[in-house]
Amino acid sequence: MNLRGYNPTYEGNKHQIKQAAEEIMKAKKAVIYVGGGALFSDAADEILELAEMTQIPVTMTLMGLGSFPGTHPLSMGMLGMHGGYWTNMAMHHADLLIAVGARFDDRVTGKLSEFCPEAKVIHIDIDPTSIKKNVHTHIPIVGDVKTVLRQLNVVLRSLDGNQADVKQQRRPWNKQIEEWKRAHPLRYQPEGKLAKPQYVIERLYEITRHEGIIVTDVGQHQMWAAQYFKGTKPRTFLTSGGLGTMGFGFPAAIGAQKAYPDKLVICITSEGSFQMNLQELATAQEHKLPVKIVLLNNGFHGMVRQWQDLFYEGRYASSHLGKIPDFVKLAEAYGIHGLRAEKPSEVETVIREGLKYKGPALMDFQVDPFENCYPMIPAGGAHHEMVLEDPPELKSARKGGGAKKKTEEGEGVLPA
Ligand SMILES: Cc1cc2nc3c(=O)[nH]c(=O)nc-3n(C[C@H](O)[C@H](O)[C@H](O)COP(=O)(O)OP(=O)(O)OC[C@H]3O[C@@H](n4cnc5c(N)ncnc54)[C@H](O)[C@@H]3O)c2cc1C
Ligand SMILES: Cc1ncc(C[n+]2csc(CCOP(=O)(O)OP(=O)(O)O)c2C)c(N)n1
Ligand SMILES: [Mg+2]
Repeated sequence: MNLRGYNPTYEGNKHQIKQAAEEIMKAKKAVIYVGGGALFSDAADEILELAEMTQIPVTMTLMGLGSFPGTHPLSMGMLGMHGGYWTNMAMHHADLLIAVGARFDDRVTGKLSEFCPEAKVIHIDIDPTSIKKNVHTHIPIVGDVKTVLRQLNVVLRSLDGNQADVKQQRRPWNKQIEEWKRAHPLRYQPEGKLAKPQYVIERLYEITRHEGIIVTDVGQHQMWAAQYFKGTKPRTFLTSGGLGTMGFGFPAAIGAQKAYPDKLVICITSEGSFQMNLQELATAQEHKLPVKIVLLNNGFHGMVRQWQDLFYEGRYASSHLGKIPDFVKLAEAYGIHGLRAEKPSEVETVIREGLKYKGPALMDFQVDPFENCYPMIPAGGAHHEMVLEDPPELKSARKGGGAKKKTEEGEGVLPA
């Protein structure tokens, strides 16, 4: 790229890189925290080399997913507000944080005063204004991720004599993370009459064998996709992070399909986001783009409903969508194949049929409307203050099949 007035620094300062290497060799409880900058920089190979050489576990932001294989034993998946319990615990107890093209967003840091309280911070970022913006940095390195990591890996390799010792000293840390993971893995209660949204994504993940370009909209389904679909390749998870624009998913999926006509492109969405741009069904049909739409239909702006349930005494302001369209009929009206799963036993058949279909297909999954996304760090909370399941009062309100709720129309019982 050549823009007049834009002259970023690509190479990192050698002295700071040497300092970083020394801290990495010393640390016993280090974490590599990778963000979207690593994808822009095409630095997946360098991150893999760094992690494997040093045996340091890797976590990714929502925007960084795919920069390190989600199936790798050193992958801790996503961190932050809806990150794994083990990942956020690792952040809280780390003695060294290596931030790689990540900007310490508030959904990642939670309460700043308690963010990584024991850690020294190395921050690699091409934008100097990003460094020390939110979090104190001990070793700032301005530069391009790929270039800087190449430099860093060379220095680390030159310290090869000590590698065996370093790996040995990291074993207890990796074991501790495994224990946290065993104690609180990602989990959800088994199906009731309706499928759980997490179950649909898990089945999709298994059936596609982790392949495909996943595009999401914004909301609970986005977070479940980030948690359960462990992508293995860079640039195969497209999502709207910072601004979180509902309606992003389907047009972005159309763009990805146009760019990669032979790849499987799946848009994971929900009825709120999908209705913001569903007229693009005409574009998919017109251009014969075989995009697959996995619509987790919970009848709610689920993420908003979750906050209203957890923090606003169940006041459902504008989150219950009421009468929503019949998405199968709607798809058919545009000449697109529509399928529906009304119960858990139909989920797998619908996924297989939808994926096998040659053209665009919309799969409407009727899912539990009251499922909440956990773990969750409540806004302003610290990493170790995660909520792992519905609080008891919410569970008891749900017993009996419906939740007594204050809606805009007054108190009422919404169907479960
Ligand atoms: C409903 C919802 C829930 C969310 N929950 C979470 C959550 O639980 N966890 C989470 O992680 N996010 C979550 N997010 C996303 C969050 O809001 C941020 O978008 C995200 O955390 C930012 O990721 P990032 O730090 O990788 O930043 P990006 O926005 O990807 O920024 C990239 C950084 O890399 C730098 N950079 C760019 N190119 C280069 C290069 N070549 N070399 C070096 N540096 C470079 C940039 O200067 C910038 O600092 C959520 C969003 C929504 C909508
Ligand atoms: C354009 C836009 N408007 C409002 C919001 C605020 N918002 C974030 S998530 C969400 C609900 C999303 O609902 P849905 O698409 O049905 O997803 P679900 O949470 O049910 O999976 C809303 C309204 C937003 N992110 N973007
Ligand atoms: Mg919804």
